[in-house]
This record gives sequence, structure tokens and C-alpha cells, in this order.
Amino acid sequence: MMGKNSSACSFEEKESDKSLSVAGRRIGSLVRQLAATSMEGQADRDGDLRFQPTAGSAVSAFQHLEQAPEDPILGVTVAYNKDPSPVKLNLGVGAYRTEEGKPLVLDVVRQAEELLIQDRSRYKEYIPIAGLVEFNKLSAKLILGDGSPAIGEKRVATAQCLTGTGSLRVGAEFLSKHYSQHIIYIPVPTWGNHPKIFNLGGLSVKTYRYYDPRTSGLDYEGMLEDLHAAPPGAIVLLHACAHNPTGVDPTQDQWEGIRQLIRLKGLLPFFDSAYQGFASGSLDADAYSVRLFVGDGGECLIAQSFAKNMGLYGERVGALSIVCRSATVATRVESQLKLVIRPMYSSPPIHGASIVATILSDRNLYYNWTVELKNMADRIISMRHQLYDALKARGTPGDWSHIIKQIGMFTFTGLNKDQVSFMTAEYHIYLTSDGRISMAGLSSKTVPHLADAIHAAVLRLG
Ligand code: PLA
Repeated sequence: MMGKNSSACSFEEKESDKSLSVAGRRIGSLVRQLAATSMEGQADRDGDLRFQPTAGSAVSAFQHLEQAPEDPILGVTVAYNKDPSPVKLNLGVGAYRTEEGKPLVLDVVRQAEELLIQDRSRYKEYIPIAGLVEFNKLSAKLILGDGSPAIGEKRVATAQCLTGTGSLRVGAEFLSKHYSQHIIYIPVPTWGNHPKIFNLGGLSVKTYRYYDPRTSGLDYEGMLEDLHAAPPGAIVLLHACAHNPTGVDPTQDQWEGIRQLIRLKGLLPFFDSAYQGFASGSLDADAYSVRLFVGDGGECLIAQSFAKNMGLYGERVGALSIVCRSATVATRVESQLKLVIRPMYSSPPIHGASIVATILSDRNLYYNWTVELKNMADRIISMRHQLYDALKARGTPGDWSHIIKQIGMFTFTGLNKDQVSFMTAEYHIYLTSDGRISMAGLSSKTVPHLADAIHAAVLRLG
């Protein structure tokens, strides 16, 4: 049987070999023919022969790519890291540093991590598409306030996202799929990533006036005029507090005026809350604008970040909340958010959200967090005063009172591109080219060096 089979087999193999080689020859000639035709076509078009590079070719399929520029904010750190100077100072990215110039992990974060590690019942399973349920509830409560009617009425759909950036992006994609109006108005200036996030999220970006360089303050009238001229239903991006990069926030009265206009015109507010508690040191005071809008019963979106206020930068933890008219709508909104998230990154990471949920759900940890947060905010405010005093002491030309009037992580100094380049080249001080300084990166020891640099830059290039 074996022999018969094997001989039958070898006969079939020979037959199939033959047919394979016939097929192989046919394919070979077909490929040569196609190649010749496409090369002729190419030669006709371009006057010379060009092959499309493929994976097997010596030439890369990505040969045509140009070197992309560094990110305007994160690229400052790249340049800083390359500088060997011992006096170098990074005031580019908004990242909190201690008086010793070191990054800070909050004590409460360490404590929460200890608790998480000790709890052997915890796994590293996938979490739901919309994130940890407990984290979502607590995040919404943090921004909307204890006893918020919107939460009580179950009108808030929340999804844990990859921090502020991810929440904005998920929000943008959700709106571009499900909202009638695709135009979003952003302030001038704003965080440099905003227009990119919204464009790629499928929205069309327009701007409204915000900062007036003549007064170093809010261009309130310009803002209202531009929002008044916006098409009905347009989305409006609002910085909840500590506007980046200007450090200029509307007053409570101005917020009320903005709210009335937005509601009157039927515009849709989208809050970016990246600095709650970090601006004034009070979580409630920094949520004022959001709560004002939610208090009128209308709808809005909120992108929340725990990067700064819990120092969880690299853990990438934040949330998108959509406040809706009714519980029924909120349930549907959440179901649709999951459809946006699943093909993007499936579900969010577990660790950072577990830290936040642990802190927010424990009375003691929560209290200790508010104390640490206040210390960070106060240190930044004291840096403002020290820098202002140092410039006054040097008699640096100009009115520098905006340094102490502005709020949050940044001072929008008014220094121009050339002055910034000069400070980097001569003083090894790194900041974004728009003259924004991260006050959180300063310390009492480095203030004099920065003041010397600003003084020299203003005298030389003022
Ligand atoms: N929204 C605003 C207004 C921000 O300033 C930032 C961060 C974010 C959202 C996003 O931060 P997250 O994704 O880490 O939560 N802005 C920083 C960092 C601090 C950066 O550019 O990424 C800045 O230096 O402007």
C-alpha cells in the first residue's frame, strides 16, 4: 500500500511540478509584461525610469520623507537635554519642579500606589472601554462639584481617556460623528496642540480674539464679538481656568457674560480643564466656569487632566465628560463614546486611574492631596512675586505687573522670538518661542539667573 501510494504520490508531484512550472512561467512573463508596460508609462510621463520602492528594495519606501520639526513645546526639552551647560534651565514644558529643581511625585500618590500594590485582589485585566467606573464617577464629581444636579439626574456621560489630550481628541471625534456643527472656535492664542487635535478629530477650526497684548489682559469685547458672529451651534473651546499660554482668565462677571452669549446663540461649550486646583490652589474655585455653565441646565463637554494637579504626567490619566439634557441621552452618548474609543486604543490603562480613584475615594488621602496641591500652587505664585521683584530691582525697562496678575502655570512675558533665542544662546534658558515661561520650573535659586537674562534681552533687543 505504502509503495503504491508513494509512487502515486510521486507521479502526482511530478505532474503538479510540471503544472507549477508552467504556471510559474506564465506568472513570470505576466510580471515582466506588466513591469515593461508600467516602466514605459513611467518613462513616457517622466522621461526616465523609476521603480516604486517596496519592502524588498534597497531604497526605502519612506525615502521621500522630510525630517519633521520638533514639537514647539516638547522640542524645547529635547534642545535642553542636549545642552551641557551646568546653569541650563528648562522653562518650556509645563512640568512642576521643586525648589531643588526636581520633578515631584506627590506623597499621596506614593501612598495610593502602596495600597494598590498591597492589594493582592487586583489584576491587570483589560478594563472597560470607557474606563474604570469608579474613576469616572469620582472625576465627574471633582469637576462638577459635590451634589451636582447633573450628576444626581444621571445626565453626565464620562469616559476615562488618555489624559487631557486624549479626552479632547475623543471629544472631537465624537462631535465630528454625531454633532450637527463641525466648526470649533478656539482662542488666540491657545495651547499649540489644540488646532491639531481638533483638525485631526474631524472638526474645522476657527478662532476668537482672547488676549490683548496692549493691556496684557483679556480682549473681552473682541471675544464676545467673535462668538456673536459664530454660526449657530458652533463649538467653543474654553480653558476652564489658568489659560495656557496667557495666564489670563475672565473674571466671574465676564464668565457670566460669556455664558449668556453662548447659551443665547446656542453654541456648544467644550471646556479644557487641565489645571483644576493648580491655578488658585482651590479645586472648587478653579472649577467655577464649568459649574456656572452646568448650573444653567445646558449641555457641554469637559476634558479633564490629572497630569498637573496630581503630578501624574506620564501616567496619562484624564476623563471626558459630556453633560446632557437627560439621562436617556447620556446613556446613548456613552454607548457612542465607546464606539469612538474601541478602534482608537480599545480601552484605557489601569494604573493611573486606579491611583486617582484611590485618592479621590479616601477622605484622608483626598485631604492630603488638597494640601499638597495648594503647596504647589502657592510655590508658583511665590515665583511670580520673586521674578517680578527681581526685575524691578534690576530696573528692567517695561511694566512687568502682568507677571503677578497672570494665573496658573505660565507667564506670557511678552518677550519676542529674538529675545527668547538670545536668552537660550547666552543664558542657557529654554522657553517656548512665544515668550511663555513655565513658572513651575523656576526656584528661588534660579530666579536671579532668569531675571538677568530677561534684563539683558530687553536692553539688547528691546
Ligand atoms: N490642555 C492644555 C490647555 C494644556 O496646557 C495641556 C498640557 C493639555 C491640555 C494636555 O495635557 P495632558 O495631555 O498631559 O493632560 N500642556 C503642557 C504640556 C503642560 C504639553 O504641551 O503637552 C504645556 O507645556 O503646554
